[in-house]
Amino acid sequence: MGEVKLFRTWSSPYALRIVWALKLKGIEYETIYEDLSHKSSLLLEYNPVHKKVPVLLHNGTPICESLVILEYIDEKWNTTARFLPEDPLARATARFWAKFNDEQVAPSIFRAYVSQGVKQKKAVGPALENLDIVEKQLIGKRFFNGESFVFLDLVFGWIAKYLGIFEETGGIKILEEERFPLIIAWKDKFCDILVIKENWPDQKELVTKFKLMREYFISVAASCN
Ligand SMILES: N[C@@H](CCC(=O)N[C@@H](CS)C(=O)NCC(=O)O)C(=O)O
Repeated sequence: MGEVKLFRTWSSPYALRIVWALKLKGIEYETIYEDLSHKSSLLLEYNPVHKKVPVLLHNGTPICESLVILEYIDEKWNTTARFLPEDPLARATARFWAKFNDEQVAPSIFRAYVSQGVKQKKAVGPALENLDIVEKQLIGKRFFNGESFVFLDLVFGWIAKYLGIFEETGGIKILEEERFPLIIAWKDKFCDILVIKENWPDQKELVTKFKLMREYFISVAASCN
């Protein structure tokens, strides 16, 4: 197995994917918590391009970017249940939707979250339209791949907790029951999985953190006007 270290913050949804993956695979690892307002010299050394968490260090070699790390974990520790399907077409499709989440779903929701007033109303539209697309992916399925819980569930997993935090602290309703019944049903099943249930950050601390973060983003936007 070798030495595995995870550089993360307690609240990063990207890092949480890696925590879930390592636990699901039964990999022992050491956690190094970063303070992103004072990034450690090791984080800057291991992720000089993006300077972000998560970073996985395996036997001294860094792997960056959560989707890349997920695939690395899946390929390196391949004797337990695989996250990605074997079939190349199914793998390509899974990667497509992961990219869609990271490049469109998450950023559009975040934009809506950190805005207010008319700007927020405008920003909510595209965010919900992206979620409409996600909703369609769940038609006739329990999880993103069908019956079993895999790669895409880890990728979209942040939705299950962080959307609620955004709703509570951002003054917006995102997961409307009538519009997103399948995402809501998936979320409940996802949250029932033991490894997921046991590894969410503390709800109250998330609320406090995201409130402050939203206020910061709004004040920066106001100072740019
Ligand atoms: N695409 C990256 C995104 C990671 C990311 O945005 N991490 C945030 C924490 S949630 C970060 O480290 N931010 C530090 C910064 O932007 O300086 C991934 O999937 O790993």
